[in-house]
Amino acid sequence: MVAQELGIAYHRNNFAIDAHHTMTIRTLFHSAASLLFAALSASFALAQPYGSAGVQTAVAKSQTSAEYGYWEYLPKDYSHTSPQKFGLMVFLHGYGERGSGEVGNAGLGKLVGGSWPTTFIANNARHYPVIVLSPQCSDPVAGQTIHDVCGWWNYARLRNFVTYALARYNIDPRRIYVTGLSMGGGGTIGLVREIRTQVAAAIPVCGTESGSAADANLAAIPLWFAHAIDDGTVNWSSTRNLINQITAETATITTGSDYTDASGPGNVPAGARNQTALYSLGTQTHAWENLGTTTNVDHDKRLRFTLYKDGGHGIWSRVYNDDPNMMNWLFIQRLNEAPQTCNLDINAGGAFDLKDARAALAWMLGFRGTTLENFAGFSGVNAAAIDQFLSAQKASGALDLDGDGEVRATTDGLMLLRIALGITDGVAITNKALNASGSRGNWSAVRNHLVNSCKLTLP
Ligand SMILES: [Ca+2]
Ligand SMILES: [Ca+2]
Repeated sequence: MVAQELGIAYHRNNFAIDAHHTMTIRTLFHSAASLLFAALSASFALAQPYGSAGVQTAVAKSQTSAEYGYWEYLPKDYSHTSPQKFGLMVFLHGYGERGSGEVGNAGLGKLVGGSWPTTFIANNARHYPVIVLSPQCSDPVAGQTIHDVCGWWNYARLRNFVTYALARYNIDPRRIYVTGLSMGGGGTIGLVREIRTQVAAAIPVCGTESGSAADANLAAIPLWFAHAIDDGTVNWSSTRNLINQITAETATITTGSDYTDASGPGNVPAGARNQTALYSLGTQTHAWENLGTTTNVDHDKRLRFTLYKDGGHGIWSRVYNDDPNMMNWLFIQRLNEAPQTCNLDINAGGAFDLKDARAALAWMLGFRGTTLENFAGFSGVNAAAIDQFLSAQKASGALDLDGDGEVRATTDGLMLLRIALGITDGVAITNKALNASGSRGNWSAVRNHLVNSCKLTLP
């Protein structure tokens, strides 16, 4: 019954279909061509994106190993192989956009009927710098009561979808973002709970999920909620309840400073404004700012809530547009970087020297066993120990001196050898031994890495 109401309300509040209709049809034709190409080339490639950089592409459910059909948007500068990795935004639609997951008007076409997520590519000014994947929840199946099969987001399946995405795209795992509206606003929180330690930040919009005491463990995650106080489809009390559970504020006030009562639309005073609350979790307090004036300066305000005084249920296109700081706030969030562990003193002798460099170079060349031991010339350090040590260093990123995503004897290894041989001139150290397109593509950057992370003493 609730779901039925959601569907009706969605259609009543639907927006901008006409303006986007021709574009949608063109997009679908383009997508069909892309899919054909993808199908032809799929057997020759490992996991690859389906579309091209700067383009949104329909990926049919029958076409992919993912559990959902989805729209794939790749940022303009996307590269599948570059050391530079890209953030991922998962967008979860509402009740009205459920479908077959296949290409066509009964499937992925429904997802671009509104302006979302088409606006990512329709408006150049708003090209997002992240990969945007928009899965499509299935239609309900008569007699089924399992989430997703019956037409609702299934949070475990969404977790699988993120795992799939991490394997297929060049994603920075520290920058996974989730957003969605209505049923997808609830789905956003559901997915955040599922992958709590993986999510960098999320924006749940007029979501259907309410809170429980367990949600206190979401306090470490930057979350920006939005809901309208006059939402007649999904009452804003679900969002208020969630925030109260997360903050555990003693005074659980979640109406704006312009509001005098928390009970709903009948109590919004004349002249009330749309406002955003910024929470200080440490002190269990929050302060309200008028919408659009929120600054990015205070990163510590991880929890935010924009309360619209009106707009009903269909506020999403406003939410994503009204406050230009919202997306800026989102995209600067990232999980704490793992501490960079770099140690080039393989034999724990107290310094990096020629034996360490020889061992590293031989290891990068693929030598193992007694050959590796002989190359290194350590006393009392066997090949297995050298291999284990250098494998860990490689995994931490320490051995990729030029930051090109590869550990190579001819570049990274050669630079280490030259340094160990006592060469101090940066030009000589890096000569033909450095990938200039790496993230540390010059001597200054390599030197900073060796001095600051690896604690080498260099001139
Ligand atoms: Ca050493
Ligand atoms: Ca390298």
